[in-house]
Amino acid sequence: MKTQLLLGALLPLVSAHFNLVYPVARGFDEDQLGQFPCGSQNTVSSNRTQFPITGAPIQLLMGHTSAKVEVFMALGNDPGSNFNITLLPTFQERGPQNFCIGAGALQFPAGLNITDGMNATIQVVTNGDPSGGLYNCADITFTSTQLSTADYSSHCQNSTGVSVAALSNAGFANGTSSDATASTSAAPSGSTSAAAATGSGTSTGAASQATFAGFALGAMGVLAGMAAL
Ligand SMILES: [Cu+2]
Repeated sequence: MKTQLLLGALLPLVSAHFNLVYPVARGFDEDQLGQFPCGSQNTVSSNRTQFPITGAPIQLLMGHTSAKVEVFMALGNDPGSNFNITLLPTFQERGPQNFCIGAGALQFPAGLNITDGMNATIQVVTNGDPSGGLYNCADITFTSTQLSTADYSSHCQNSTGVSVAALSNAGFANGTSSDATASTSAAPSGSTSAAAATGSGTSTGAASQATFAGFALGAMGVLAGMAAL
């Protein structure tokens, strides 16, 4: 604990496990972040983020120097703990502070029939300190209005040195297994992201390498993909 206090004093901005910055989190209690679901934030927000159907980024503020990350979604106005849709299977993130999951990386399953005005909740899960899970949720309303390029950029920032990698046998981000190994570092180029950025793909299971290349620091690539819609 003394070590934590010392680090907290030196690095006050990165002492909070992780924050879900965009879409805006329901709330945040650092001491309760390990409680499923939603880090014990069980009251639906009265201030939902308008989330474009065509795609939007997820902006995180990472307090750890590396983390396994997984993204889920639950449909409905107050879905409780029913996070039965996997938007992004577990992957490895490295580097503290700003980390943006580009819109193109999110894998909306086919057949959801998402429409304007539909409500949902996104839950981002990371591994804990070091195991168990950490949970942050954001309540959203899907909208047919796209983000402008400027708005997208303002919600998709990556700090220097942040990178992602695929995991073999990734399991769940809140799992206790430690045998997952990084297999591929994503290239910083977003040049292969156009296909992944269409946002309506049907891929399930392990994230494809193309997907990883797509959201690795890929604001530029994702924007190219959005423009192609
Ligand atoms: Cu932590």
